[in-house]
Amino acid sequence: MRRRSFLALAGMTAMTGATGLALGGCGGAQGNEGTVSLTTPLRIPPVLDPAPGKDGVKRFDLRLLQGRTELLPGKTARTWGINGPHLGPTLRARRGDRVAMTVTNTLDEASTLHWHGMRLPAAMDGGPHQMVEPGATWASEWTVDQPAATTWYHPHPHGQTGLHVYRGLAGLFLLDDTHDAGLPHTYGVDDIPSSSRTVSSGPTVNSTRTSAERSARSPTTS
Ligand SMILES: [Cu+2]
Repeated sequence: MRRRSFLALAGMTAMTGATGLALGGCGGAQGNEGTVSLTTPLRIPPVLDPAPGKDGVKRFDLRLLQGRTELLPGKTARTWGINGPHLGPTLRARRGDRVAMTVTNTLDEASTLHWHGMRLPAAMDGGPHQMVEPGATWASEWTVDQPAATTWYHPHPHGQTGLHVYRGLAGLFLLDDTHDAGLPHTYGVDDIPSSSRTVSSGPTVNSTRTSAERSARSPTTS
């Protein structure tokens, strides 16, 4: 299968999941091709929001894994994920938090994790100059010092970013601050994460998250 059609299929799968949640209570829907069954539940990534340790640091342990995922009903695919077989947990921190990440690579090839949209020292950013070899662990630590934002994290190996994200290495990193906009904010209930991964002729990767709360904020771009 050519790369492009493969990716289009992945996009369609995501749409199926989203529609399944929106209409799941109906058990079916009438479209212009007849009645379809919408049973695939929307997958909400779990939240990883560790309590600070005695030293006041919030520690996130992230492992790059290989696995298998049922992307289409009854069909499993080889996928990559962070702390699971596909995609990664939603990380959460507040402005002022000291955060420490450990990234352990259990894959067969080198990768990185890069904190997209995060204001932090270059040495902590997980770019192509900070590859994590198979079996190795990379540590990164910084103090969150920016307004509330929807950011994300993904590998950044030179020339391989799109492929690694496509295989499933991507997750959201939500930053909160003391400003309360008074909008819905119950994660997974009325604050729904939504991401899409698209690849065109080159590995151009975009990820956005939409929700009642987050839509009031500017998305970050690479
Ligand atoms: Cu990025």
